[in-house]
Amino acid sequence: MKRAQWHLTDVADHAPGVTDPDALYAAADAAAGIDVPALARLLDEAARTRVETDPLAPVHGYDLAQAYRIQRASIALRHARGEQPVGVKLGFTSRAKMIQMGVDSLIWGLLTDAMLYEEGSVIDLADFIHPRVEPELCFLTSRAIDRPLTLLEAAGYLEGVAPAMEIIDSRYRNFKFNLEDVVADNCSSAGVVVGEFSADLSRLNNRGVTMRFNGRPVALGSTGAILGNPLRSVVQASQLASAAGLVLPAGSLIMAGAATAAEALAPGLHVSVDIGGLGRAEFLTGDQP
Ligand code: OOG
Ligand code: MG
Repeated sequence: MKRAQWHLTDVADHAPGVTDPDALYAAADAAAGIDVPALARLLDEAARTRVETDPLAPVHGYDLAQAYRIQRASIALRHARGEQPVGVKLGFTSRAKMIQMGVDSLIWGLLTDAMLYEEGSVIDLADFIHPRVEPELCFLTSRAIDRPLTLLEAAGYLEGVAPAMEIIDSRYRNFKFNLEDVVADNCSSAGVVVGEFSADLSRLNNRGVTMRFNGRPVALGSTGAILGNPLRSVVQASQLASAAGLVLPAGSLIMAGAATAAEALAPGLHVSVDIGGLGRAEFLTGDQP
């Protein structure tokens, strides 16, 4: 797979002399009693040690903007350990996912290279707490996205689209969370499996999606379930990145969000997703839980 030259570009980088916005937020969050770095460390630790934690928002009472700052701070810890940014993921872009998780707002998270699992490989479930898998599409960008795009413009910024699956693994007990908690937890991101990219971006609003466990269909749907047209995920990513002062460089991955509800993973499975006209992505789960 083509590797992204990804970097987070802060607004401050574009406007030298402007006070660092992170420093301003840090003071306000501290004044509000929200310790963003400590909450980020806690979630990062839960992910690294694969030990679930109780939901944090009900206790700490952080809002959505603070939740995104916790997410950014936890991703910064990954970057400090050498993980490379590779793109973004959208969440709750389909009704099926919103209903399954009881959350009804679109969210986004940041992906690093440590979350990329080789397509066709054996994935060790010991890497996760209580992993689930969901069928998605993955876009690869061909040009830097540095402003909000319209739906008509989106395809012009893409190199291709691939059948993909996301492994989600909430760090919260029993996979239960509210909107703020799932955002702080980088939207449950844990793994990404991407098939072969195709330049055919046509009819993305109406392609059949079948996810199978050992050949048995476990989730059936249509790419149209993703915002009516998964290209809208690219539009959303462009708007969210711009609002956050981030540039998505050429070669970034954009995970569009699941077309169906997620399914719990178990040992000894052959997991595949077929997307009409785009082909298949697959992986195996190891024998040990
Ligand atoms: C949150 C992540 C949602 C999607 O594709 O809708 C998501 C979760 O369900 O744990 O990744
Ligand atoms: Mg997903």
